[in-house]
Order: sequence, then C-alpha cells, then structure tokens
Amino acid sequence: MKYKITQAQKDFYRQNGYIAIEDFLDDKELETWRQVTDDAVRQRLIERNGMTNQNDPDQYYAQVFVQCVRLADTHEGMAKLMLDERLGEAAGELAGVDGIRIWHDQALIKQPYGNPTAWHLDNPYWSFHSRDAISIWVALDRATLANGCLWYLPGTHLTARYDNVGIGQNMADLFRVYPEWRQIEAAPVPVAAGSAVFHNGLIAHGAGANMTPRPRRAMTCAYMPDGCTFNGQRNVLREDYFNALQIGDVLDDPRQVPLIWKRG
Ligand SMILES: O=C(O)CCC(=O)C(=O)O
Ligand SMILES: [Fe+2]
Repeated sequence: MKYKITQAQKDFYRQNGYIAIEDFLDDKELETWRQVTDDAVRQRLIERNGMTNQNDPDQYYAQVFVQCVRLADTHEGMAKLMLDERLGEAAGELAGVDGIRIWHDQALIKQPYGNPTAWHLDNPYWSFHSRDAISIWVALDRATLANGCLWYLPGTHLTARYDNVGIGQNMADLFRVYPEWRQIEAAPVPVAAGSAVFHNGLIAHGAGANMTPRPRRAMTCAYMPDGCTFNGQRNVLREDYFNALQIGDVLDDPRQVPLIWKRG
C-alpha cells in the first residue's frame, strides 16, 4: 500500500481538494479488496434490510450505483480492511489533522449502463461539519471516461458552504446554489484499478454514466477528523447514540466513529 504522502501531494490536495494516488494497492491487496467488497455487497443485498439504496423507491438513484453503507459493521473482512491505520495516516496527512475517525465506509458499484452521479458535496449530509473531512475512493476496476470515473470542480472545497443541496437527477442542480461555480472547468480523474482518489468532504464532485457493459466498482470510506462535534443531523448514526447526543457534543463513540489513526 502506497500510503506515505509527499509534500507535493499535500500541496496539490490542499489547493485542488482532491488527489489521485496511482497503484495505491498492490496486485495482491487489490485482489483482496475486490473479493471482500464483492462478498460484503452480496451479503448486504441478500439481507435486504437496510443500509443499501437498492430498496429505495427512487428508481433513478438506485441505478446511479449500488450503494452499501457501513459494510464494516456487518462484515469482518471489511472491518479488517477499513480499520487499517495506514489509510488513516494517508487521510490525516493529506487533510493536515491530528486524528482520523471512520464516518462510514461505502461500496459504490456503478452497474453496466448505470446513471451518472450528479454534482454534489458530501459533508453537508453528515452529522458533523468540518472543512477537513476527507474520503478515500479506491478503484476496484479501472475507472475511465467511458465507465464513470470521478470528476471534480477543482478548488470548490475552499468556498463551499454546509447547506445541503442534495443529490438529484439533474447534473447541474448544484449550480442553482453555487452559480459562481458554473464557469469552472471540471477535471476528470481516470485511474487504474487499485488506485486511490482522496477528496475533501466539501469539494463538488460527480461521475459520468457507465457506458460499458461491465460494472465500475469502487470501495470508499469517509473520514471525520478527531474532535468534530454533532450538528443535529442523524445521517448514519445509530438510533440510540443519536438520541443521546446534544448539538455540540464531541462525536467519539468508538463503535460509531472508530479512531484509526492519531498523529504520533
Ligand atoms: O462513485 C461515484 O460515482 C461517486 C462517488 C462519491 O460521490 C463519493 O465517493 O463521495
Ligand atoms: Fe460523494
């Protein structure tokens, strides 16, 4: 795993809000991530009882991708992959924070001829607000312009706000709230299988349709800097924990938001 971050990578990330790290996983690790993700997704879809968008009445969104959230909660192999301190170190060094907690993992499988992923921001959905939240997106298949690689509006993390525009069917809905971003040239990030793309929780990003007859698989994880506080939104919080929280409380339950890395 190529988890050691260089100064040049930090500089690029801070300025643009994303960075691709080619060949982040070696061949053996990639094979493991593929197997574990396929197994965890298969299991989750059989359960059919939560944390997947495949039960949603919104048929458009169900065909953007198969989305399975917090697979590490129910799959031991996935928990082992996600709790890896090296992932936390890479995320923490890029973000420039002192500790990294898991917010949620998420498999995103864009199916053959799946719909595009409209422009959106991630952090406004979550139960904490932070300008330093960061996610990792690992390509389990080569991600290309043809099958729905990620696209970013570089630098938008610097001016984004926390109001949630939501993700709908229209690619351009985000620009109703951020008209000043309309003129920004979008940057596609095609990557080889096993590569990782990190992005800031406030950067505008999306993906094209999958115009191939093969799936575009990605395994991702969203991270919360240590010390973030509850903003009142439920998102993926367990019901009992959510009910016990007051706005402003530090989110530090080790089951809900495990700390995977702390600056030494
Ligand atoms: O995989 C995609 O199409 C979108 C990914 C995304 O929005 C994310 O990882 O936050
Ligand atoms: Fe996203």
